[in-house]
This record gives sequence, C-alpha cells and structure tokens, in this order.
Amino acid sequence: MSLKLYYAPGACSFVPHSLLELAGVPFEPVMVKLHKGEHQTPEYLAMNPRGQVPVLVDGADVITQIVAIVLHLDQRLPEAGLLPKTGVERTRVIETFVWMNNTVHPTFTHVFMPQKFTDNTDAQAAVKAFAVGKYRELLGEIEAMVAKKATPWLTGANPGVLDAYALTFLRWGGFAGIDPTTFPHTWALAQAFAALPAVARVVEREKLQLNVYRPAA
Ligand SMILES: N[C@@H](CCC(=O)N[C@@H](CS)C(=O)NCC(=O)O)C(=O)O
Repeated sequence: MSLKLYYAPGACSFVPHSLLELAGVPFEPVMVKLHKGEHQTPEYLAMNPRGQVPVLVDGADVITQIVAIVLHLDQRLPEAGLLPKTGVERTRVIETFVWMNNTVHPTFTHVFMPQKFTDNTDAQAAVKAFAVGKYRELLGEIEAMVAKKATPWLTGANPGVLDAYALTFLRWGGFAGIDPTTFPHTWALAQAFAALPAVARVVEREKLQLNVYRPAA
C-alpha cells in the first residue's frame, strides 16, 4: 500500500488527514503551503489542475475532492470503520458529510476568499460580511446536530469524518470573528476529537491552535 496525502495546515485536508491517522495505516503526509502558492506550481497543477488540497495519491491513482477521497479510503480500508458499514446509519452520515462539503464549506470560502466570487473589491467586502452571517447560522445547525446526537460522536459510535469536519468549521469560524465557545456542544466535541492520540498527531503536524478567535479590540 502506498498512500500519500497532500495537505495544507488548517485547511479542509484536515478531514482525510485525521482519518488516515485514525485508520492507523502508513501514509506519507506532504505539506502544501497555500500562502506561498505551492498549490499553483506547474508540478502541483500537473497533479491537480484545480490547484487545491486535499489530494490523495494511492499508488498510480490521484484522487481529489474530500467526498471522493473519504469514500475511497473507506472502501480501501474496510477494517478501519471510517464510516458506518451499512444501512440508513451510513446513509445519514453521508447525507451530512455531503451537506458539509457542498454547503458549509463553500460558505466559508465566500468568507475567506471572496475574490473567487467577484473581482469588485467593494462587493468582496459585502460578500464576506453576508457569508459570515450565513456561516454562523450553519454552525448553529451543526451545534443542534451535536446537541441531539444519540451516539458518542457525530459520525456514530466511532469518531470520524463528521467530527473532523465539524472541528475544522468551528476553528475556521474563529478567523471570521465567531467565538467557538458560543457553540458549546460542538466546542466540546472538537476538543475531545483533537485530544484523541491519532488526531493529536495531526494537530501537532499541522501546528494547529484549536481556538483562533480573538475578540475585536
Ligand atoms: N471541493 C473541494 C474543495 C477543496 C478546497 O476548497 N480546498 C481549499 C482548502 S480548504 C484550497 O485548496 N484552496 C486553495 C484555492 O482554492 O486556491 C473538495 O471537496 O476537496
């Protein structure tokens, strides 16, 4: 087995990065410094023409898109139990995972990179401000899910994809002026997830601070 994960510290690649560590399989983590434009080099673009992380390289296969990567890993590492195996329990996890990927994640992209959505700099400020409000609402939806979950983790009996994505979103909120502790159930979940030895290795490798919120002076 030869697995390589291209990740950027604190980016959405934290999700497959955590799952690979939780699975306990050997893999090569390759850091991509987005702020230095390492995702836009000819070499990187030859591998992923969309110039984004994460990228999973599994032998000769180059796989992009978090959903595809996680489903691939789940199929490839069945003993790891990355997702519930069968039934509506599996369907529900995938339902929430896809919503996180196609709704919550792009909402934050409007906050963090409004220039992707308009080249008018005045409009960028408006896009960003509007998206922060939407993003706060979406964190509220996640908070409600975490508060009413009947399992130890959002993913189910085992920690997994939804917990990793929830941590990432809550952490990103801090950069948008959203205090993570105002979502106490998600905050507790994120702290518990980050404290798992496998995930702590990822936090250490990515040099992540969980709470990046700074109150306005
Ligand atoms: N739809 C993609 C989104 C990936 C994505 O947004 N990656 C961000 C980091 S969180 C990135 O590489 N941003 C750099 C850029 O787009 O220029 C996926 O699910 O993998």
